[in-house]
Amino acid sequence: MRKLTRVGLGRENIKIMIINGPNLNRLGSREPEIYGSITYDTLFSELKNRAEALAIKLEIRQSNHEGDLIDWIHEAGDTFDGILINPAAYTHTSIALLDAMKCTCIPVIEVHLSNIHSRESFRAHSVTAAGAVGIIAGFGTMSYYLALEAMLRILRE
Ligand code: CA2
Repeated sequence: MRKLTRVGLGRENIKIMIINGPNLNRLGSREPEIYGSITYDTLFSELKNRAEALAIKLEIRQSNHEGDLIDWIHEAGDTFDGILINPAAYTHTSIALLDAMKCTCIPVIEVHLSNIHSRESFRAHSVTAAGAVGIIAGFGTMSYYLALEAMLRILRE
């Protein structure tokens, strides 16, 4: 685990990996009443701009395959300071993802665009949440900005 912030180095050294799960690459193409109408590319290019203004390096990835998400959590543990993850539908099913999140030595924040507690009952339970330091859900695209801010505060402590 990189301990830059814990030994007092500046925020400009912070590297955060953002991992997005299945179908999130299709953002903006349907259900705008739930997920908004912004596209995946626009959301994450704007978030990247915000991070750059704060001198934080973001690595943004998306996959529709569970194993990719797990491999990236492992990889992030070696070279990144924190992970923001939206596991999408795997939130509700994946013990493998939960195990990977629990195993990594860097903080993980789970992010959701929608309020998973106000939707279908099968979305109300997050299998993966127990592997996160916390969850931010229901604020649309703002969820990612709030999660980024929360991660910076965690890393600064
Ligand atoms: O609210 C979230 O961020 C979710 O993780 C999104 C997942 C859903 O399965 C979770 O229950 C909650 C769905 C991702 C699919 O995203 C799309 C959104 C709009 C258009 C196409 C895909």
